[in-house]
Amino acid sequence: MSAPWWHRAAIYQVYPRSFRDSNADGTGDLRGVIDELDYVRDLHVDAIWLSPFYPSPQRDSGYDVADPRGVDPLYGSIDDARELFDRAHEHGLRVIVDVVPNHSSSDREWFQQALHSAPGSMERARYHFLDGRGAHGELPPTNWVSWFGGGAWTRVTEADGSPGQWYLHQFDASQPDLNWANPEVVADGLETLRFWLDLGADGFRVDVALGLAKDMTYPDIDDPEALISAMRMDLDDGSVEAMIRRRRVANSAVLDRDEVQDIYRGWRRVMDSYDRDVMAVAEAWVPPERAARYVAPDTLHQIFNFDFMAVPWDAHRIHAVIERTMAELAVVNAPPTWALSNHDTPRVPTRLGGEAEGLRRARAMALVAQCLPGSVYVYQGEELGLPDADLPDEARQDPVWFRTAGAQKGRDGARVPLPWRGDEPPYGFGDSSRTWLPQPLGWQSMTVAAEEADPMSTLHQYRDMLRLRHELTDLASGSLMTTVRDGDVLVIQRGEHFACVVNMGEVPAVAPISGAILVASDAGVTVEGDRIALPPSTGAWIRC
Ligand code: TEU
Repeated sequence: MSAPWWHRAAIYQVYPRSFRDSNADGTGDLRGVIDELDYVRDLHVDAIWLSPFYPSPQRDSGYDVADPRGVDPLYGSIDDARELFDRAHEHGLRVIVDVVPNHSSSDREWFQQALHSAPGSMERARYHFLDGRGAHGELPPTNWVSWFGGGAWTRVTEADGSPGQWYLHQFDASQPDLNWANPEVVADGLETLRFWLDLGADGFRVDVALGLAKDMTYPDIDDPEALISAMRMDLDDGSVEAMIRRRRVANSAVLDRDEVQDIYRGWRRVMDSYDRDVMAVAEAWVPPERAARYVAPDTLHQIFNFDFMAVPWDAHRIHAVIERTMAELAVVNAPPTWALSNHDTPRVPTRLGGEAEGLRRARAMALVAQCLPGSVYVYQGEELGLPDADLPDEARQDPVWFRTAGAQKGRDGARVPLPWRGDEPPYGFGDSSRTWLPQPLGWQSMTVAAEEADPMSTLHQYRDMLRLRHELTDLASGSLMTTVRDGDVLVIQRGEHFACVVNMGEVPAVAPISGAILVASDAGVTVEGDRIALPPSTGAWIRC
């Protein structure tokens, strides 16, 4: 029996708001995705992951879900979703959808019912409602803080107008946490999985997969800010302090609790009851020794590898993360995952230094991510080498920006609508010049059309790599050996006849590998006899 598709897939993340706008309202939609399925297929990916398109007040760009089993009219209809699944399948693409189980929108009917019901009612028991501390309940029930800044509790006004109980929200106040110790919530979650699978989805990306279970004694925690900042990639400098901070996450009061796996065991039974290969990937940045729990044979299938996503441009550090990832998942025989960015992170060229140098590094780094065993995720626009957009503050929409009063800019810079063609905004994104986030001037050389016309473009490099992932048997099943040469040259060997070599140093390097270049990140990479010459911040795949 061959391995299921997700063991070795390239999965393209579509962020529907910013992919393609078919109805000129300035926001992308499902019809826009359907219209561009040829583009996705021609990238040679195996599947798409769709970020949320459910009914939502869009306070967190749809990660605030008012109805987990519907489609927001902003994005289309249930019929569009069904058509998208069907048409994607015709294109040879699987589709996984995002589920957001940790919280709902405060607009969800359940939460509105809770607000209008009494303390202690079954309506309130679907969330975490608690009395406050202090003589008059004026203090929050615990010292927990929101990932988006500020406290994690908001006080409500009771039906009689008096100040009332508090509810928990690990994110924005418009995203109340659901109570997964309540069987009704568990049953509703299973119904959501079945709903999308019955409509044709092939799996799920599980939002905040580490957060669903809480310590129901609601204890205060030591240094709540440190716990939350363990989840901030920009603060992970690889230092001992950062590692100690990460360890706090393990089985803590609100994150990565052992009980969360009981929920996923129930999900796994539902997924296994379908007669096709259904999968789920956990969004959970946990300390390495905890990762295997999420991908055991009776829990989920994959876990995102945030250590790899956060790793700086440093051959030794990258080498170490690859080795650790392989070791930690070997325990449960789960395939690893690799991603360089998503809708929550800075775009790769920006994270790796910005400007032309950042792009050179990003292209070389892509060679690394794409040649490793397991599955690789590509966030829309990464294949174009897009940087973060500089946005005027008045255009920002991320709740992180508002909740930190501007101290953190938030994630909008990585979420700007894609440039498809043309010389100026909206660059073929749609027919409205008023896109939900403004696109910058100067992206005309990074549109899909411009990069299609340029054989040296990032788009062509991605297409070549993703095609070769299918064609080369060494990439499919060859053994893995990673080494660092001369301080800065990362060499990844797969099987007998494949090597990826990247010069992460600041001076030209020569690698003693003899062979032919399959794909290079830069035209300056050349074969010189039985050696490969690599300018700084470049790399290549070699058939040896
Ligand atoms: O993200 C959870 C998460 O890891 C991020 O909030 C992260 O802490 C933040 O981006 C700072 O790096 C998921 C979704 O991916 C994100 O878009 C949502 O805002 C969040 O959950 C709430 O649903």
